[in-house]
Amino acid sequence: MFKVFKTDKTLLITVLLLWIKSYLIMRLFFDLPLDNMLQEFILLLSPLSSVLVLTLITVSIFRKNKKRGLFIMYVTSTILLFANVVYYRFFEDFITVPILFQFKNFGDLGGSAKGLMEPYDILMFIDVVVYYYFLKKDRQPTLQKHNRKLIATFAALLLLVNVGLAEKERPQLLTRTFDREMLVKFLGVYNYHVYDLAVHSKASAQRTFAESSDLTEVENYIQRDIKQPSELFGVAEGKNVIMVSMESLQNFVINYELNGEEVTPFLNDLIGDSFYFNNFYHQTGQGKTSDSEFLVDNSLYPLSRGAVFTTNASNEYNAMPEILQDNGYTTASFHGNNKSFWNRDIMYQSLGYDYFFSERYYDIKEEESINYGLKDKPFFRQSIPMMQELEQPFHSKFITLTNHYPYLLDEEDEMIAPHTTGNKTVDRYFQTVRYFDDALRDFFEQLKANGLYENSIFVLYGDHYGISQNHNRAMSEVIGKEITPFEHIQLQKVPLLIHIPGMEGKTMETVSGQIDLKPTILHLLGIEQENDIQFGADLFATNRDDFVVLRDGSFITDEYVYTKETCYDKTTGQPTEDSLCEPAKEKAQLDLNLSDKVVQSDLLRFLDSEKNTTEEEASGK
Ligand code: GP9
Ligand code: MN
Repeated sequence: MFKVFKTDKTLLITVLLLWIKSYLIMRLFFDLPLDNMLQEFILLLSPLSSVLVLTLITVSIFRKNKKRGLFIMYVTSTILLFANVVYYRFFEDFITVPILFQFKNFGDLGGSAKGLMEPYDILMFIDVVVYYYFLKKDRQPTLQKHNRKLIATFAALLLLVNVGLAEKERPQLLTRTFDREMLVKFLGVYNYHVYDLAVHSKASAQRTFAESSDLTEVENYIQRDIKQPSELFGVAEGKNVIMVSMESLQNFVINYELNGEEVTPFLNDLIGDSFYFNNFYHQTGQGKTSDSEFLVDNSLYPLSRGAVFTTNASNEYNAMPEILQDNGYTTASFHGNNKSFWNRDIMYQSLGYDYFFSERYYDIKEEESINYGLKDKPFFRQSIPMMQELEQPFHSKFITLTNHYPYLLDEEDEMIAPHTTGNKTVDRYFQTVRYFDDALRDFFEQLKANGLYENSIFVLYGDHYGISQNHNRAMSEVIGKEITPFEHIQLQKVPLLIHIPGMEGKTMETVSGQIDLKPTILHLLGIEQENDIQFGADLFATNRDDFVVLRDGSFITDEYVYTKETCYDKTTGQPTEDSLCEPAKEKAQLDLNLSDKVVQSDLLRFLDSEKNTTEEEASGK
């Protein structure tokens, strides 16, 4: 083996450089928890087998000019690593195949993509220049056939050792696809991508081979858990529904005081006259805002990888807007950003939106735009005349934007001083939240002034977390507690307010999530649902279980929190016996698996044909 490399210095340098570089980037740029020396060793070993295979494949493809091939391979690997680093900084996650198809979204990120890059990132490219000059000087590598076999065998052996050690440290690593961090940590970033590609191809095949009988299993599961209609069934019959997706709004800001001032004074007041859910969680995955829209509209879970808005936009759905259309509603979404972000323009057609008022419908002056697009105040202001044009009753969704990472605000919009943790992101967050709260106040005032308020119900929810785990130190200062895995779950709570003009407010403790909104809203509007496949339950139902599953498999009940493979007692926040979480764990897994099956195999297309057959039978056709 070493002889092979001794005669082929170019190959040796290529493999060594890329191996060490990949290791260093994984070690220094990703926050991978390494519990012992063996895990350190696995991480060091993990890129080597794939680097060897990559090199082999390259010299086999580029037979004539191997040096050129090797350089292309080196640059491509560098770009892949760099893209993962930038993506990780914000999402704390690794790129998946479906995410790659959304790269146009990254272009749209503008300020925040730039904000995610650091000057020292240039270090990741310096070796490319060195490598280029080295290749220029060196002669073409040869690599005989029998040597290729030798390297291939060595790489295969290495991979076997790697997988063996990984399985020892983390059993069932490859069968559990929730946790990309473990995959990267134990298999290395390249093997992870190969694995991800395999999973993705399997998912595409899944749709092709699904049959209508696959839906029966899901239907039986859902039927076992049907909830009684709540006492509020039909209280808002025929009213307009105004939903506000509150960008990156976490529940900890509610009633939080900074220097003696409220951060969300308007929301705090509104809570007094609303049903306020203080144990409501976001359940989003990589698709962030779009995942929250998916949860709310379908009462299905988003996918564990990629954004379902992009990967499964052509599925058949039975979404809330479509159901509302069938019940005489006009449906519309308002958003001051470009229409193709998160593939909304395509996905909205599958969900049943009549109108999508995107960026092009707004007059966006430079001073009224920041970060992703139109600021929240002009956004609401300009939306009102368009909303007034809609035929009533309507269902309208407003997706706000200003309170988005990296939380930029023009000076004239600052209403409070930043926090003082010293972490700029966290400190500014309070200012953009305060601005959003004020925008919401204006919106309500305008609706009251033009008469739309009385005739509508309001559903305001946080779309997902805004402050990621990278900021745990500052966050522990904000909430005055160390951020343990248990506390991290508490931070996944987002506010939910259901405001029905004329009705008294109440704080609702029920443990719930975005998946519960579709059944809840349809109940309030008095719309019966037969035959629907949904995983959430009416928030007002008397026999509701306190239960919510997060997309990473964590779950919360009235007594326990389960996360990172540990069961916590909710009253103490301390780890407790695993067996106490066991029954709910089974339900959580089933929920996620069956919902994934519905989405990935596009099973609702069979529900539609079932519906059609029943209708045809009824009409005697
Ligand atoms: C983009 C906006 C923000 O249109 O919804 O998306 P996010 O990054 O929060 O998913
Ligand atoms: Mn968002």
